[in-house]
Amino acid sequence: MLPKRYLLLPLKVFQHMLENFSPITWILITTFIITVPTLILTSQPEINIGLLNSYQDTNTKIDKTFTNGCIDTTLYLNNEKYVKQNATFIMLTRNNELNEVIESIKSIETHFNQWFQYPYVFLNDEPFTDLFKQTLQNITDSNIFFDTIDPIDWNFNNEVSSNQTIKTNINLQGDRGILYGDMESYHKMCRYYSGKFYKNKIVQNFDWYWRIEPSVKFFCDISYDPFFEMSNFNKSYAFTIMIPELYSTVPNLFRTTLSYLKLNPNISLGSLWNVFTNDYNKLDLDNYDNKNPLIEIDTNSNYLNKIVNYDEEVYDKIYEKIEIDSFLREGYQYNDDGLKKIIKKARSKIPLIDDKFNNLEYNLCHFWSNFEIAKLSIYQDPIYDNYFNYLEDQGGFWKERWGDAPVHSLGLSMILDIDDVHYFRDIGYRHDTLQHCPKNHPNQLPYISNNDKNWNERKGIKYDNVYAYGTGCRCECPTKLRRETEDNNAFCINKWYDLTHNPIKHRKPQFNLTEITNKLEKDFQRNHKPSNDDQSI
Ligand SMILES: Nc1nc2c(ncn2[C@@H]2O[C@H](COP(=O)(O)OP(=O)(O)OP(=O)(O)O)[C@@H](O)[C@H]2O)c(=O)[nH]1
Ligand SMILES: *[C@@H]1O[C@H](CO)[C@@H](O)[C@H](O)[C@H]1NC(C)=O
Ligand SMILES: *[C@@H]1O[C@H](CO)[C@@H](O)[C@H](O)[C@H]1NC(C)=O
Ligand SMILES: *[C@@H]1O[C@H](CO)[C@@H](O)[C@H](O)[C@H]1NC(C)=O
Ligand SMILES: *[C@@H]1O[C@H](CO)[C@@H](O)[C@H](O)[C@H]1NC(C)=O
Ligand SMILES: *[C@@H]1O[C@H](CO)[C@@H](O)[C@H](O)[C@H]1NC(C)=O
Ligand SMILES: *[C@@H]1O[C@H](CO)[C@@H](O)[C@H](O)[C@H]1NC(C)=O
Repeated sequence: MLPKRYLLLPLKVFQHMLENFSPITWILITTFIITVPTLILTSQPEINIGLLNSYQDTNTKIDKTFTNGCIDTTLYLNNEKYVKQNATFIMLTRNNELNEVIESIKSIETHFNQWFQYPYVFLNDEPFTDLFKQTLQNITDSNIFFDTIDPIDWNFNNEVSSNQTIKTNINLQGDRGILYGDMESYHKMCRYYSGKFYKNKIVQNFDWYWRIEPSVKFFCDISYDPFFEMSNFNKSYAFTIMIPELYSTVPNLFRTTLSYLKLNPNISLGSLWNVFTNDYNKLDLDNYDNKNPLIEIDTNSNYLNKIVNYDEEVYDKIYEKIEIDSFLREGYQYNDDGLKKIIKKARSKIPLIDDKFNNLEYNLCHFWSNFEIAKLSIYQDPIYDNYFNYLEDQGGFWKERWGDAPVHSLGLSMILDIDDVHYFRDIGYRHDTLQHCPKNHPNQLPYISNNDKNWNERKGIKYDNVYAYGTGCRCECPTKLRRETEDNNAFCINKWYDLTHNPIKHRKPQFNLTEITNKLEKDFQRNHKPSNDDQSI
């Protein structure tokens, strides 16, 4: 039991309030007591203008979900316009991951492939065992191809460096605690997916691929053919999760990417580039080439662009330049502070932004590449393929731990526009610690199995409620453990949302240097020189 004096404490506090609080304080307290619970009780899911969240409509002219909720798959398949695509699933995996592979195949079969029967290509750096092959063939009616990767494609290029150098570098990354940094096999996997998988001889028999991995899970039914719709809508790459990369795995990737662009000034960047980079060119210079921002312009105004990083600095820095120029021209006559400003400028360094090169910075965002649906031809484009070769020559796949996800995203952003890319918002997907799972659309239809061998997978399935801006078909989203990527640390997907709503081909600096200089020049005259009126006195 609490001593009696503690029980009396609330009464004492109340008595004190009655005696000491002014009427205004009482009004404020009452308002607070009434409004806060009302707000909590009546609040809708929060909608931030300019920020995406999972209750919102994201469709735009540039990119929208292909269907509204479920469609009748049988009618869809029988429609004379429907054409099955030259497409396959791809999975790189190991014999000892068989159980995890089965999980993934059962999930994709029951939610999609039982109706569409696309084949699978399994890739491994070692031969697959008979057990592995037979077990998988038992759970799907689709064709399965198994291939052992040629060691020449899997291993690092020996000419680049001796084995020992590679090992030392990889061990060092382990010592520095970089995620998977000390796993040579992980480095090779990233390199293979960055620049080799699309050259595999079996993979080359197809136009399209859908990448899956062991232990992935799909939460909704995909009642239409994503390959066919992508082809209909002229899309060449698609994602379902977009997140930032760990900086420590790619410290020199962007610098190397820019060197590649400098060596290839004829590349005209796609608008997808804007999704992955921050541009610190704030001032519109007449000779700023926004198609390839890597052409150096070594003028005074370009110097200004280097020292101005944020909008709020623009006017200050231009004014400072006017003050200094005036002092250099006319000395102390009108400008007592001129010398101070010059000294300040001489002593100041170009402000450092961690990863800013050529006034550009990689924002670390990437399409999470363990899920991808894309056309193989985009990688066969010489701009992408040469990019991979250049990265390989720089050794970044073992000196650092460049992931295939940032490499795909940066490389493809040189050739693709935002409208070439599709966000499969209606595909619920989980890998490892991250998941995206949509709300169900009001259009739902009953599940009709097509000889679903994996019907056990669906036991006890209970479809979620529908929402006005839902996109999913028969989704059952797990609510525990993992949170929705659209609602958590959604910096990257928000960038996507912004740019699909306000499309731009090539970014243009917002501030017109000539105009602002003219205006500030006048302010400076007013502040420092006697006006005509003064002179007439
Ligand atoms: N055959 C083979 N497959 C590999 C090897 N290393 C990785 N993989 C496969 O490549 C895929 C990705 O590797 P994981 O180690 O699972 O990486 P992850 O957990 O997806 O990595 P994050 O998504 O970056 O967290 C999986 O399908 C693995 O089976 C390897 O040495 N040999
Ligand atoms: C494949 O399925 C058949 C029939 O269900 C079964 O007898 C066989 O053991 C299975 N094989 C493997 C490798 O799972
Ligand atoms: C290491 O070097 C040896 C000898 O040159 C070569 O046989 C082997 O394949 C190399 N290993 C790797 C991983 O490159
Ligand atoms: C599928 O695409 C590949 C690669 O473009 C091509 O070589 C092959 O002939 C195509 N197959 C069919 C059936 O169209
Ligand atoms: C796709 O491209 C073709 C050929 O350029 C064009 O005729 C068609 O209208 C485009 N479709 C869409 C949905 O943009
Ligand atoms: C750009 O120029 C480089 C070097 O001159 C050349 O190898 C490459 O093929 C050109 N690329 C394009 C897209 O024109
Ligand atoms: C900047 O403003 C000046 C003066 O108004 C104008 O002549 C010039 O075209 C503008 N520059 C750009 C790039 O818009």
